[in-house]
Amino acid sequence: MKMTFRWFGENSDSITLRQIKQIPGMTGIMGFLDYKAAGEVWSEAEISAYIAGVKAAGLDCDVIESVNVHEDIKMGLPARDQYIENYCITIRNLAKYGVKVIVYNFMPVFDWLRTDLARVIDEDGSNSLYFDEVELGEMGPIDIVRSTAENTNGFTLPGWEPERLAELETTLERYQDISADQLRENFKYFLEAIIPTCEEVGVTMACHPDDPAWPIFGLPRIAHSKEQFDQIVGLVDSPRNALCLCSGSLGSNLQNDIPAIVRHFGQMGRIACMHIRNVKHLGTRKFRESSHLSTDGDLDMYEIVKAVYEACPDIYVRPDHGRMIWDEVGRPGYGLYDRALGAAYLNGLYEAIEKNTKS
Ligand code: DNO
Repeated sequence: MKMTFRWFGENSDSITLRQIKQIPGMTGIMGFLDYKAAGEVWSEAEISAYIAGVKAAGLDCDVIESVNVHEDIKMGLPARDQYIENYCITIRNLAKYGVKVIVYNFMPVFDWLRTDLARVIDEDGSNSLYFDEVELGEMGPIDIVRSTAENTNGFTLPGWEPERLAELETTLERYQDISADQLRENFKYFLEAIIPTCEEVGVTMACHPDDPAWPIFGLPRIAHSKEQFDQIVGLVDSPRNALCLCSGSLGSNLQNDIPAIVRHFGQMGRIACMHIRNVKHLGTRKFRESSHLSTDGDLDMYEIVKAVYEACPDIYVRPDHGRMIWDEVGRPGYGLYDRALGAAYLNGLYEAIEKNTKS
């Protein structure tokens, strides 16, 4: 299990690489060029500058996250071929600088979605990302975009790039005619076009689950259960077509048996990386992101890490969204302290499981 940390780049993160390097057991980062619009080529110059900085700090950059898929690809519009070509150039450019895994998602319009980015946790005064389907119903898509944009403490948020959301109304209308099956067909078209390039240059695509794990605003969503992931890995049967399982996203629906899902796809060799975090359910489709500790949420982190140890011990993982604690101000979900605690805890679980198994 290679422990990594998401980092948004020098000009865009409240956290420095030096701080990340000082977290015990940290081997690298999951990188991101947060200023790139979906569909744009990530140039060699940009990639090499970013990765050189990471390497100079003594960290690896084997995983790049959120090379976003243009909506025209998801909707199957004629311009998709050009965007796919751009995507392939980005894959090649990333491979030249040693990148082995690209995390992406195929969620229409929205990436992850919350109704509150800083809900206070009464028990200890910290705050965290929060979701309530009832609040969402009252808000509507335009409101949620506005409120998310207004509450980011001045930082960009992955999946909430302004240019992508600018045409929100038109895009939402277009999706009305796209069924889940059609979306899956478009997904297949995309994978069939890019996986040969991945095979050639040795890059694995890792699909991130829908978050929360159900369709929102009537938009089709096809990546939030074991059955759907079976369909996705079957769209193109190549080890380069893999998953980035996210325990917090899948855990928003407690029907998802995460250790079993990890074992299933891990044994198939189809998990490239994971985001591991906990969630606390407060009602139906109402939850907050808790600390990583098992007893603070509803997921059994020991069982999840044990499944990683048993089924896919070589994958990259990262702690995911942390709470804001110790008065830290930063990008919602992406502060330093709680994620660092999460990384140390996950490494501790792994060490205990490993030693226990070997003794
Ligand atoms: C949320 C992240 C996601 C993830 C993307 C990958 O915080 O886990 O934004 O990086 O879905 O494209």
